[in-house]
Amino acid sequence: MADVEAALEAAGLTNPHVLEYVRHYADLTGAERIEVVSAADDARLIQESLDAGELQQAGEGRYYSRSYHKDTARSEERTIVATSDEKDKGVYNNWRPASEMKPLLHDLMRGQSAGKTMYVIPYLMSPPGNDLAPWAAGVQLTDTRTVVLHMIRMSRVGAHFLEDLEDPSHFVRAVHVTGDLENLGQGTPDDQRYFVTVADERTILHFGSSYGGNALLGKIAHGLRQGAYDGWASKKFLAEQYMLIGIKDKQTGTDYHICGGFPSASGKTNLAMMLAPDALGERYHVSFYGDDIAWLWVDESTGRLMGMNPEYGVFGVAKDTNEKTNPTALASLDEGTKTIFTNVAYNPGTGEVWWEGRTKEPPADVTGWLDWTGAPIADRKDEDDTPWAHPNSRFTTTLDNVPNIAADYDAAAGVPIDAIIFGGRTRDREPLIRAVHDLAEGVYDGLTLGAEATSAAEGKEGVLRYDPMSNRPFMAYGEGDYAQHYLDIVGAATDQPIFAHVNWFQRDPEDGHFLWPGYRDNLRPLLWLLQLRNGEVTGRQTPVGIIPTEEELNLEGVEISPEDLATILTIDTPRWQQEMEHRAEHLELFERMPDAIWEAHRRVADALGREDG
Ligand code: OXD
Ligand code: MN
Repeated sequence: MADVEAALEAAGLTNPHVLEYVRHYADLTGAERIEVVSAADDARLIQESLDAGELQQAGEGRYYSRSYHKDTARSEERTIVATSDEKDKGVYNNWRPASEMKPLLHDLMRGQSAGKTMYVIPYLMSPPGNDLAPWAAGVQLTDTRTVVLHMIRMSRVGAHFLEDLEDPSHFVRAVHVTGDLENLGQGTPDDQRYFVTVADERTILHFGSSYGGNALLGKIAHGLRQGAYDGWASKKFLAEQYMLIGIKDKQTGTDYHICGGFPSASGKTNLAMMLAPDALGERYHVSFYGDDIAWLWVDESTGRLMGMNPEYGVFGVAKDTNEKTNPTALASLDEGTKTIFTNVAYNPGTGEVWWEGRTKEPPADVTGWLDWTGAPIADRKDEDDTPWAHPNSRFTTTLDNVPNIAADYDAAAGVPIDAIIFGGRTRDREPLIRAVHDLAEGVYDGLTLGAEATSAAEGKEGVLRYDPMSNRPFMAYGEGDYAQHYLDIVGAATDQPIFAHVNWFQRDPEDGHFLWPGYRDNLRPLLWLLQLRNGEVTGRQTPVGIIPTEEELNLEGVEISPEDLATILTIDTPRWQQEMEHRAEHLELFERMPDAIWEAHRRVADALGREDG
């Protein structure tokens, strides 16, 4: 049996509640050894993983790993929020009683770490000293070394984060047991995997994966699901799947901050890491805070809505990351950054990595190249065009590797939020940007956020897959209660942020070309939004919000035809009227949706009706 007490004491982890928790799960899982880790152990653990073949060298100071081939993504249908109160059941959170799920998970985990090391990872999901730090401390237990290496990149890791808690028992207990990946029946009726957040006990029990959000429990399980539940239960904050950026106007010296939610494959990471277009670079600087999670709260002394990124790194999708879409991401993956790539294509001879969209064509000389499963590309039949990299292959790098990281990204205070934006990938109807001053209409807009269904099986053409606030997979309690909580938190700010809906993805109905160039030029509509909030422009009122006039948008250096510009700054009333019916059906799914949200819906619907005359 592992000597838990000696291991914790040697690491300076004396919090008795941590000891009790680790001892319980060491006993349950039968772990042979206990090892407490801190960020300072990274180099040693990397070497151990290299020696054990869990990692391979991908050039100097970069690493490559491969996950089990049936363990490559989050599994929403196996993910559950459990509590002791059925009122926490929502449409999306797969609610189950804690009394059912805890024994089930404990049975699955029992004895599964026999012969293995249990790594104890004390972590913090916030900048140290932040107002929300009391909800950000956790201790992850895991039996997989590469999970530790990812946690060191994605969160702040060290025993001291658990030693100076105001309430020493107030930390998230996050247990990760990998299980026998080859015998878990992934995706079959006998699927053994369960990813459970017991939210009212602040306990996370994940069994059956060693990949991504299933296994790095600080990120999604704590940073989003547990955080959302805690924010609601404490009435103090929101935990959202939002990117967070800063925009500095160098001429006036003003700093602005924008956060926002985008369903997956809607360009959130590219937006978060965007640079100013060349023509505007003299005047504006864009800085990066985070690409995936923001916690929002109101600072009681100033009354301002504040935001921070609880993460310490980026777990980015590799596919289509290149010099045009995201040069900043590429720079953050350079040699020497200690980046870990997972499931991309790899050349062990040269240490190179590649993924679809990295360059237009894959490397011409396929000598030595292996696809993400480890199969040599050279052995492929000519007609074999399966991707070299897995579509959900990832890079994991720390925030401070991103060249335009904000100077104050690690500051305790967080940053004041000027604007909250939402955007999905939509080929028609949604203009480039439409701004909403009214809080209830802003929240309503977030709740009806969607992106095009990605395949015919998932939905009808032109019908969105709704993804409220881009939080659909991370909803921790009822959606109606969530809407009310959002109204309460943001409503308490003395200086209200402006809301906006953006869309970079409108296409020409004839030839399908994108109407807006996107990428760095996306700064332009955001600058307009800040000017609108400042009262420097007025825009044009439409039933669904305020949109810029052509003159107001700074288009210096942009190539766009007058017809395309006109289309993306126009509201297609009949298409919107159609959409309103789908929105009503969507909102009707949820219990206890606040009247304010329904009133916002009716206001927009009535205004669209009047357009018809
Ligand atoms: C996600 C992620 O799954 O950020 O959304 O990894
Ligand atoms: Mn995400």
